[in-house]
Amino acid sequence: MTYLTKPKFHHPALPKNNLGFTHRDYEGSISTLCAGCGHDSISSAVIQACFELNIEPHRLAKLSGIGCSSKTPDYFLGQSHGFNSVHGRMPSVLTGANLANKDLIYLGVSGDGDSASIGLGQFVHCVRRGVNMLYITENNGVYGLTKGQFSATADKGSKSKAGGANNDSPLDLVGMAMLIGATFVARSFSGDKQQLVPLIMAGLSHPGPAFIDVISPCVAFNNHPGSTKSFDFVREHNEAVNRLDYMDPRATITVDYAPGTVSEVTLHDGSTLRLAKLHPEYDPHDRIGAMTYMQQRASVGEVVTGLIYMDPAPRDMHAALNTVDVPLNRLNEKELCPGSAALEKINASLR
Ligand SMILES: Cc1ncc(C[n+]2csc(CCOP(=O)(O)OP(=O)(O)O)c2C)c(N)n1
Ligand code: SF4
Ligand SMILES: [Mg+2]
Repeated sequence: MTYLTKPKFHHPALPKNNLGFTHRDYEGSISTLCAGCGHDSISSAVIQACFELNIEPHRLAKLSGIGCSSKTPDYFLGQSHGFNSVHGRMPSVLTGANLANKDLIYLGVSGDGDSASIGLGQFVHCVRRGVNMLYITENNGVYGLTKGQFSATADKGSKSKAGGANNDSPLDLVGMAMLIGATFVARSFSGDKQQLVPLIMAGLSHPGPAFIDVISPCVAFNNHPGSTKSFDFVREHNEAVNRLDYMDPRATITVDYAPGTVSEVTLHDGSTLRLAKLHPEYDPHDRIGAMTYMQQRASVGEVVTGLIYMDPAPRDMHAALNTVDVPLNRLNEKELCPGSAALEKINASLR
Protein backbone atom coordinates (compact mmCIF):
# COMPACT_ATOMS: atom_id res chain seq x y z
CA MET A 1 0.00 0.00 0.00
CA THR A 2 1.53 3.35 -0.99
CA TYR A 3 -1.01 5.74 0.50
CA LEU A 4 -2.14 5.68 4.11
CA THR A 5 -4.47 8.32 5.53
CA LYS A 6 -4.15 9.51 9.09
CA PRO A 7 -7.10 9.69 11.44
CA LYS A 8 -8.43 13.28 11.57
CA PHE A 9 -9.06 13.54 15.32
CA HIS A 10 -6.49 15.09 17.62
CA HIS A 11 -6.13 16.06 21.27
CA PRO A 12 -8.14 19.26 21.95
CA ALA A 13 -5.26 20.79 23.89
CA LEU A 14 -2.74 20.64 21.01
CA PRO A 15 -0.92 24.00 20.70
CA LYS A 16 -2.22 26.29 17.95
CA ASN A 17 -0.36 28.87 15.88
CA ASN A 18 -1.57 32.43 15.15
CA LEU A 19 -3.94 31.09 12.48
CA GLY A 20 -5.52 28.62 14.89
CA PHE A 21 -3.91 25.63 13.14
CA THR A 22 -2.29 22.76 15.01
CA HIS A 23 0.72 20.76 13.93
CA ARG A 24 -1.68 18.15 12.57
CA ASP A 25 -2.98 20.65 10.01
CA TYR A 26 0.47 20.68 8.40
CA GLU A 27 0.92 16.91 8.27
CA GLY A 28 0.27 14.64 5.29
CA SER A 29 -0.37 10.92 4.92
CA ILE A 30 1.56 8.30 6.90
CA SER A 31 5.10 7.78 5.60
CA THR A 32 5.88 4.52 3.83
CA LEU A 33 9.65 5.12 3.91
CA CYS A 34 12.00 2.75 5.79
CA ALA A 35 11.95 3.23 9.57
CA GLY A 36 14.85 5.56 10.48
CA CYS A 37 15.19 7.13 7.00
CA GLY A 38 16.66 10.63 7.26
CA HIS A 39 14.01 11.93 4.84
CA ASP A 40 11.26 11.49 7.48
CA SER A 41 13.13 13.85 9.83
CA ILE A 42 13.24 16.47 7.07
CA SER A 43 9.47 16.13 6.56
CA SER A 44 9.00 16.69 10.26
CA ALA A 45 11.22 19.81 10.10
CA VAL A 46 9.17 21.16 7.16
CA ILE A 47 5.95 20.64 9.16
CA GLN A 48 7.36 22.46 12.16
CA ALA A 49 8.76 25.34 10.05
CA CYS A 50 5.40 25.92 8.31
CA PHE A 51 3.51 25.70 11.60
CA GLU A 52 5.82 28.26 13.20
CA LEU A 53 5.75 30.55 10.17
CA ASN A 54 1.93 30.57 10.31
CA ILE A 55 1.71 29.65 6.64
CA GLU A 56 -1.82 29.16 5.34
CA PRO A 57 -1.51 25.67 3.78
CA HIS A 58 -3.35 26.69 0.59
CA ARG A 59 -0.72 29.37 -0.05
CA LEU A 60 2.08 26.85 -0.50
CA ALA A 61 2.89 24.68 -3.52
CA LYS A 62 5.17 21.66 -3.00
CA LEU A 63 6.73 20.06 -6.06
CA SER A 64 9.04 17.08 -6.45
CA GLY A 65 10.56 14.63 -8.93
CA ILE A 66 10.99 10.87 -8.42
CA GLY A 67 12.78 9.05 -5.59
CA CYS A 68 12.20 8.27 -1.91
CA SER A 69 12.97 11.96 -1.25
CA SER A 70 10.50 13.06 -3.92
CA LYS A 71 7.79 10.92 -2.27
CA THR A 72 8.06 12.90 0.95
CA PRO A 73 5.78 15.85 -0.02
CA ASP A 74 2.97 13.32 0.35
CA TYR A 75 3.88 13.07 4.04
CA PHE A 76 3.60 16.78 4.87
CA LEU A 77 1.30 19.71 4.06
CA GLY A 78 -1.63 17.54 3.02
CA GLN A 79 -3.74 20.66 2.45
CA SER A 80 -1.27 22.44 0.15
CA HIS A 81 -0.96 22.33 -3.64
CA GLY A 82 1.24 19.43 -4.78
CA PHE A 83 2.79 18.18 -8.00
CA ASN A 84 4.87 14.98 -8.17
CA SER A 85 6.58 15.33 -11.55
CA VAL A 86 9.01 13.22 -13.61
CA HIS A 87 12.52 12.17 -12.46
CA GLY A 88 14.75 15.27 -12.57
CA ARG A 89 12.08 17.53 -14.04
CA MET A 90 10.69 19.24 -10.95
CA PRO A 91 12.65 22.50 -11.52
CA SER A 92 11.03 23.30 -14.88
CA VAL A 93 7.55 22.49 -13.58
CA LEU A 94 8.19 24.72 -10.56
CA THR A 95 9.51 27.51 -12.81
CA GLY A 96 6.36 27.36 -14.94
CA ALA A 97 4.05 27.37 -11.92
CA ASN A 98 5.92 30.30 -10.40
CA LEU A 99 5.72 32.26 -13.66
CA ALA A 100 1.97 31.72 -13.79
CA ASN A 101 1.26 32.48 -10.14
CA LYS A 102 3.92 34.33 -8.19
CA ASP A 103 1.62 34.68 -5.19
CA LEU A 104 2.25 31.16 -3.88
CA ILE A 105 5.18 30.02 -1.72
CA TYR A 106 7.14 27.43 -3.71
CA LEU A 107 8.87 24.47 -2.07
CA GLY A 108 10.83 22.14 -4.36
CA VAL A 109 11.82 18.80 -2.81
CA SER A 110 14.34 16.60 -4.56
CA GLY A 111 17.04 13.97 -4.09
CA ASP A 112 20.72 13.85 -4.99
CA GLY A 113 19.90 11.53 -7.89
CA ASP A 114 16.95 13.66 -8.95
CA SER A 115 18.97 16.92 -8.86
CA ALA A 116 22.65 16.01 -9.32
CA SER A 117 22.32 13.15 -11.82
CA ILE A 118 19.39 13.15 -14.28
CA GLY A 119 18.11 16.58 -13.22
CA LEU A 120 21.40 18.48 -13.03
CA GLY A 121 20.66 20.74 -16.01
CA GLN A 122 17.20 21.51 -14.69
CA PHE A 123 18.51 22.34 -11.21
CA VAL A 124 21.19 24.65 -12.59
CA HIS A 125 18.92 26.62 -14.92
CA CYS A 126 16.14 26.98 -12.37
CA VAL A 127 18.56 28.49 -9.83
CA ARG A 128 20.40 30.71 -12.32
CA ARG A 129 17.06 32.12 -13.49
CA GLY A 130 16.43 33.28 -9.93
CA VAL A 131 13.14 31.49 -9.35
CA ASN A 132 11.69 32.53 -5.98
CA MET A 133 11.52 29.20 -4.14
CA LEU A 134 13.03 27.07 -1.45
CA TYR A 135 14.74 24.12 -3.14
CA ILE A 136 15.68 21.27 -0.77
CA THR A 137 17.78 18.27 -1.74
CA GLU A 138 17.56 15.29 0.60
CA ASN A 139 21.09 14.11 -0.06
CA ASN A 140 21.99 10.49 0.82
CA GLY A 141 24.63 9.85 -1.87
CA VAL A 142 22.62 7.01 -3.42
CA TYR A 143 19.56 6.24 -5.49
CA GLY A 144 17.59 4.94 -2.51
CA LEU A 145 14.39 4.10 -4.39
CA THR A 146 16.20 1.92 -6.96
CA LYS A 147 18.20 0.10 -4.27
CA GLY A 148 21.40 1.94 -3.57
CA GLN A 149 23.43 2.75 -6.72
CA PHE A 150 25.98 5.58 -6.18
CA SER A 151 24.63 8.99 -7.11
CA ALA A 152 26.67 11.93 -8.42
CA THR A 153 27.11 13.33 -4.88
CA ALA A 154 28.75 10.15 -3.51
CA ASP A 155 32.27 10.97 -2.31
CA LYS A 156 35.24 9.49 -4.13
CA GLY A 157 36.36 6.37 -2.25
CA SER A 158 33.04 6.06 -0.44
CA LYS A 159 32.00 2.38 -0.10
CA SER A 160 28.70 0.88 -1.20
CA LYS A 161 26.83 -1.56 1.03
CA ALA A 162 28.20 -4.42 -1.08
CA GLY A 163 31.76 -3.11 -0.55
CA GLY A 164 32.51 -1.51 -3.94
CA ALA A 165 34.28 1.87 -3.92
CA ASN A 166 33.06 4.92 -5.82
CA ASN A 167 35.81 6.08 -8.22
CA ASP A 168 34.10 9.20 -9.53
CA SER A 169 34.48 12.75 -8.23
CA PRO A 170 31.46 14.06 -6.33
CA LEU A 171 29.34 17.03 -7.32
CA ASP A 172 28.97 19.56 -4.52
CA LEU A 173 25.49 21.04 -4.85
CA VAL A 174 26.19 23.78 -2.28
CA GLY A 175 29.25 25.05 -4.17
CA MET A 176 27.35 24.80 -7.42
CA ALA A 177 24.34 26.72 -6.06
CA MET A 178 26.62 29.60 -5.01
CA LEU A 179 28.39 29.60 -8.35
CA ILE A 180 25.16 29.86 -10.34
CA GLY A 181 23.55 32.64 -8.33
CA ALA A 182 21.46 31.20 -5.48
CA THR A 183 20.93 34.05 -3.01
CA PHE A 184 20.37 31.85 0.06
CA VAL A 185 22.52 28.73 0.41
CA ALA A 186 22.69 26.39 3.39
CA ARG A 187 23.70 22.88 4.28
CA SER A 188 22.23 20.90 7.12
CA PHE A 189 21.82 17.40 8.48
CA SER A 190 18.55 15.53 8.91
CA GLY A 191 19.71 14.56 12.41
CA ASP A 192 19.99 18.22 13.53
CA LYS A 193 16.46 19.58 13.76
CA GLN A 194 17.56 22.51 15.89
CA GLN A 195 19.63 23.75 12.95
CA LEU A 196 17.32 22.60 10.15
CA VAL A 197 13.98 24.13 11.25
CA PRO A 198 15.16 27.77 11.36
CA LEU A 199 17.04 27.27 8.09
CA ILE A 200 13.83 26.07 6.41
CA MET A 201 11.90 28.99 7.92
CA ALA A 202 14.47 31.46 6.63
CA GLY A 203 14.64 29.77 3.22
CA LEU A 204 10.86 29.85 2.80
CA SER A 205 10.83 33.55 3.71
CA HIS A 206 13.70 34.46 1.37
CA PRO A 207 12.37 36.32 -1.70
CA GLY A 208 14.71 34.70 -4.24
CA PRO A 209 16.32 31.37 -5.15
CA ALA A 210 17.02 29.62 -1.82
CA PHE A 211 18.75 26.26 -1.64
CA ILE A 212 19.32 23.87 1.27
CA ASP A 213 21.31 20.68 0.82
CA VAL A 214 20.31 18.37 3.67
CA ILE A 215 22.47 15.32 4.28
CA SER A 216 19.92 12.62 4.94
CA PRO A 217 21.30 9.12 5.51
CA CYS A 218 19.68 6.18 3.72
CA VAL A 219 19.49 3.52 6.44
CA ALA A 220 18.78 0.75 3.93
CA PHE A 221 21.69 1.29 1.51
CA ASN A 222 24.20 3.89 2.71
CA ASN A 223 24.57 3.94 6.50
CA HIS A 224 27.46 1.49 6.91
CA PRO A 225 31.12 2.04 7.92
CA GLY A 226 32.92 3.44 4.84
CA SER A 227 29.93 5.52 3.75
CA THR A 228 30.48 9.28 3.97
CA LYS A 229 26.73 9.90 4.14
CA SER A 230 26.09 7.75 7.23
CA PHE A 231 24.77 9.10 10.53
CA ASP A 232 28.07 8.31 12.29
CA PHE A 233 30.28 9.91 9.63
CA VAL A 234 28.26 13.11 9.42
CA ARG A 235 28.04 13.45 13.22
CA GLU A 236 31.82 13.05 13.50
CA HIS A 237 32.69 15.48 10.68
CA ASN A 238 29.90 18.06 11.00
CA GLU A 239 31.31 21.58 11.40
CA ALA A 240 28.56 24.17 11.87
CA VAL A 241 29.77 27.66 10.91
CA ASN A 242 26.83 29.39 12.56
CA ARG A 243 23.55 28.78 14.32
CA LEU A 244 20.47 30.50 12.97
CA ASP A 245 17.40 31.64 14.87
CA TYR A 246 14.38 32.87 12.98
CA MET A 247 12.59 35.52 15.02
CA ASP A 248 8.99 36.41 14.42
CA PRO A 249 8.67 40.24 14.60
CA ARG A 250 6.36 39.88 17.63
CA ALA A 251 8.41 37.26 19.47
CA THR A 252 10.55 38.15 22.46
CA ILE A 253 14.20 37.33 22.04
CA THR A 254 15.03 34.32 24.14
CA VAL A 255 18.32 33.12 22.71
CA ASP A 256 21.42 33.95 24.68
CA TYR A 257 24.83 34.15 23.03
CA ALA A 258 28.16 35.63 24.08
CA PRO A 259 28.40 39.34 23.16
CA GLY A 260 29.90 39.98 19.74
CA THR A 261 29.05 36.56 18.38
CA VAL A 262 25.56 37.38 17.14
CA SER A 263 24.61 39.35 14.04
CA GLU A 264 21.06 40.23 13.05
CA VAL A 265 19.52 40.58 9.60
CA THR A 266 16.07 42.13 9.20
CA LEU A 267 14.06 40.54 6.40
CA HIS A 268 11.60 42.23 4.03
CA ASP A 269 8.61 40.99 6.07
CA GLY A 270 9.93 42.52 9.30
CA SER A 271 11.15 39.26 10.79
CA THR A 272 14.70 38.94 11.99
CA LEU A 273 17.37 36.34 11.51
CA ARG A 274 19.81 36.07 14.39
CA LEU A 275 23.02 34.45 13.37
CA ALA A 276 25.29 33.06 16.04
CA LYS A 277 28.81 32.85 14.71
CA LEU A 278 30.50 29.61 15.69
CA HIS A 279 33.52 30.46 13.52
CA PRO A 280 34.38 34.10 14.32
CA GLU A 281 35.96 34.76 10.90
CA TYR A 282 33.07 33.39 8.83
CA ASP A 283 31.02 35.98 6.92
CA PRO A 284 27.91 34.52 5.21
CA HIS A 285 27.45 37.69 3.12
CA ASP A 286 30.79 37.22 1.33
CA ARG A 287 30.05 34.84 -1.54
CA ILE A 288 33.62 34.43 -2.80
CA GLY A 289 34.95 34.04 0.76
CA ALA A 290 32.25 31.44 1.51
CA MET A 291 33.15 29.46 -1.61
CA THR A 292 36.84 29.46 -0.70
CA TYR A 293 36.11 28.48 2.90
CA MET A 294 33.91 25.58 1.77
CA GLN A 295 36.64 24.24 -0.53
CA GLN A 296 39.27 24.52 2.21
CA ARG A 297 37.17 22.66 4.80
CA ALA A 298 36.08 19.98 2.30
CA SER A 299 39.74 19.27 1.48
CA VAL A 300 40.34 18.26 5.12
CA GLY A 301 37.19 16.10 5.25
CA GLU A 302 34.87 18.46 7.12
CA VAL A 303 31.18 18.68 6.30
CA VAL A 304 30.38 22.39 6.75
CA THR A 305 26.79 23.08 7.80
CA GLY A 306 24.76 26.19 8.64
CA LEU A 307 23.83 29.29 6.67
CA ILE A 308 26.64 29.41 4.15
CA TYR A 309 25.63 32.41 2.06
CA MET A 310 22.82 34.93 2.00
CA ASP A 311 22.32 37.99 -0.17
CA PRO A 312 20.21 40.36 1.97
CA ALA A 313 18.79 42.14 -1.12
CA PRO A 314 17.94 39.41 -3.63
CA ARG A 315 16.11 39.83 -6.95
CA ASP A 316 13.95 37.11 -8.41
CA MET A 317 12.97 35.99 -11.91
CA HIS A 318 9.85 38.21 -11.97
CA ALA A 319 11.95 41.29 -11.18
CA ALA A 320 14.36 40.35 -14.00
CA LEU A 321 11.46 39.82 -16.44
CA ASN A 322 9.68 42.96 -15.24
CA THR A 323 6.34 41.16 -15.00
CA VAL A 324 3.23 42.98 -13.80
CA ASP A 325 2.31 42.95 -10.11
CA VAL A 326 -0.82 40.87 -10.64
CA PRO A 327 -0.03 37.14 -11.00
CA LEU A 328 -0.27 36.22 -14.71
CA ASN A 329 -2.94 33.57 -14.06
CA ARG A 330 -5.28 36.29 -12.80
CA LEU A 331 -5.09 38.50 -15.89
CA ASN A 332 -8.18 38.43 -18.09
CA GLU A 333 -8.27 38.21 -21.88
CA LYS A 334 -8.58 41.97 -22.28
CA GLU A 335 -5.44 42.52 -20.19
CA LEU A 336 -3.54 39.76 -21.97
CA CYS A 337 -4.44 40.71 -25.56
CA PRO A 338 -3.43 44.27 -26.53
CA GLY A 339 -5.68 44.20 -29.63
CA SER A 340 -5.11 44.29 -33.39
CA ALA A 341 -4.03 47.97 -33.51
CA ALA A 342 -1.14 47.26 -31.13
CA LEU A 343 -0.25 44.11 -33.11
CA GLU A 344 -0.23 46.09 -36.35
CA LYS A 345 2.14 48.62 -34.77
CA ILE A 346 4.55 45.86 -33.68
CA ASN A 347 4.42 44.22 -37.11
CA ALA A 348 5.05 47.56 -38.81
CA SER A 349 8.09 48.18 -36.64
CA LEU A 350 9.56 44.86 -37.85
CA ARG A 351 9.01 45.38 -41.60
C1 LIG B 1 13.41 8.98 -16.40
C2 LIG B 1 13.69 8.03 -15.27
N1 LIG B 1 14.89 7.47 -15.17
C3 LIG B 1 15.17 6.62 -14.16
C4 LIG B 1 14.21 6.33 -13.23
C5 LIG B 1 14.51 5.36 -12.11
N2 LIG B 1 14.71 6.02 -10.84
C6 LIG B 1 13.69 6.22 -9.99
S1 LIG B 1 14.15 7.00 -8.59
C7 LIG B 1 15.77 7.06 -9.12
C8 LIG B 1 16.86 7.67 -8.28
C9 LIG B 1 16.39 8.41 -7.08
O1 LIG B 1 17.49 8.85 -6.36
P1 LIG B 1 17.40 10.16 -5.47
O2 LIG B 1 16.87 11.29 -6.25
O3 LIG B 1 18.73 10.35 -4.85
O4 LIG B 1 16.29 9.80 -4.40
P2 LIG B 1 16.36 8.86 -3.11
O5 LIG B 1 15.53 7.67 -3.46
O6 LIG B 1 17.78 8.52 -2.83
O7 LIG B 1 15.75 9.70 -2.04
C10 LIG B 1 15.91 6.48 -10.37
C11 LIG B 1 17.20 6.39 -11.10
C12 LIG B 1 12.94 6.96 -13.36
N3 LIG B 1 11.97 6.77 -12.47
N4 LIG B 1 12.71 7.80 -14.39
S1 SF4 C 1 15.62 3.12 0.66
FE1 SF4 C 1 16.85 4.60 1.78
S2 SF4 C 1 16.13 6.62 1.06
FE2 SF4 C 1 14.55 5.11 0.54
S3 SF4 C 1 13.11 5.10 2.28
FE3 SF4 C 1 14.63 3.48 2.66
S4 SF4 C 1 16.19 4.48 3.91
FE4 SF4 C 1 15.01 6.11 2.95
MG1 LIG D 1 19.40 9.85 -3.01
